[in-house]
Amino acid sequence: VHEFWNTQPVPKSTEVVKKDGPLHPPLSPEQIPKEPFALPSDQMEWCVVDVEKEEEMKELYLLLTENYVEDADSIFRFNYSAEFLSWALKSPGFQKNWHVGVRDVSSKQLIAFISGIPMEMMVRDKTMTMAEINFLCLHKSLRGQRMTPLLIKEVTRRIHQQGIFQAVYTVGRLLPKPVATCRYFHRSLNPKKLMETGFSQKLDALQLSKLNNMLRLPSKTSTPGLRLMRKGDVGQVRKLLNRFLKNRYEMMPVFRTDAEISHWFMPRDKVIWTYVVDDQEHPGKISDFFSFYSLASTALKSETRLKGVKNPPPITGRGVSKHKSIDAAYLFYYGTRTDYNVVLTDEEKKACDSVKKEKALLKKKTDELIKQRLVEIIGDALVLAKEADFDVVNCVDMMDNSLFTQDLKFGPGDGYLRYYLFNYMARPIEAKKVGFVML
Ligand code: EN5
Repeated sequence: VHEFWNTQPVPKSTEVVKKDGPLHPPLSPEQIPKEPFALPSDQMEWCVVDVEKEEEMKELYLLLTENYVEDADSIFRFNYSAEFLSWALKSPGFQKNWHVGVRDVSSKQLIAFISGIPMEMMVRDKTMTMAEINFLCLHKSLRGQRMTPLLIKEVTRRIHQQGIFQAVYTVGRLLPKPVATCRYFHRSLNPKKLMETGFSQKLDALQLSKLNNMLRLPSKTSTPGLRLMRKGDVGQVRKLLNRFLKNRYEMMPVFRTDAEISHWFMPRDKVIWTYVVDDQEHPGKISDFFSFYSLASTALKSETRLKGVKNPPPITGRGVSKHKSIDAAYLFYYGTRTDYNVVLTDEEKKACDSVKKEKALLKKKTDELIKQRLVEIIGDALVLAKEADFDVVNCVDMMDNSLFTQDLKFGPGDGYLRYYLFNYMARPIEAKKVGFVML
């Protein structure tokens, strides 16, 4: 088991991590191979997928659309759009050659991919530059040939060449050894379509109409001063977000520049939505913000898709759907200043007989206020996502999401998201202490 992972700088599945730190020190240039790893066949060649070339992004889009991550029952497959991929891969400081592809030599078809982007990560009290690894994908016809270890080793080599020795990645499956495990939650906006695609349970007409009533949302948002983020908000959002993340979580990115905030948060059509709350009492001052991104999933058992397929896959209990895909909004980062001015009253202090109790009470008070605020602003995110015609809002139980998922009628999904660190051992982090969102 784990023939490959046993050779890599990650904790063993059985290991109990007690202290945080790297597994190996930085490598010297001589220790880093100069040449790419050999591919298993001369019919394959390494390439760089150029994110500046629309044509190449289209090829990557096609590879992922047909071969990327599916749910456990293969009813859906992620369908990242080409515009989304170019946003995800072109972040400030990106390295061209960390967008690693493999092509078929004769047809030039793109048959495999893995990407890294650089980022600053804080794990408890340590800040490190890491590579954020994503979009590992192998054409279905190439599975079972031990190609994945090669892709991982090759991108690792290129990252090492830049003097970076840590990485972070998320996977649905269990590998050695997660630093955190999160569960997916879903908030239905279009119950009928979700049911018809096999995303949610089958219901009869009466149950469906009851559910529709239960899930009804206001037609307008409720937070005064809520508006789309603008260029002029970038600096404030950066301060607010970094401070919020550092105050509340144990693993989070550090946004060093306004350029990064601008890249990740300025609204982009059909890709990323960011709303800020312009404080009514101090106009121009941003008190909160939230963001969500668009990621559709192809419905693999839709009628449209099965048409023209010679041997359609057997259709199980969930049935064939008339929809091609479901449009999901995923919660991205948010932040609030709600916690800034929380203090204990003299009376509350008197009721505590130790510093420890005071701290606990302060935390409880802060969490209550943050909960109220998040229910309000993420409630507005639901209204906006509905208005933008999304079918469902997804998130995992990371950050302070558990403070609002129940009230806002999210329910647990069947998927998990596990966080892994490469060459950095860290004591396990609770889901609610994870402050790093991956696309
Ligand atoms: C990239 N770095 O499993 C790696 N999705 O729950 C990413 N389930 O959509 C790794 N099987 O629960 C990603 N419906 C790993 C996740 C892969 C995709 C995945 C899950 C997450 C998912 C759906 C149904 C899928 C079909 C059955 C699900 C229940 C919805 C219901 C709606 C209303 C409230 C309760 C739940």
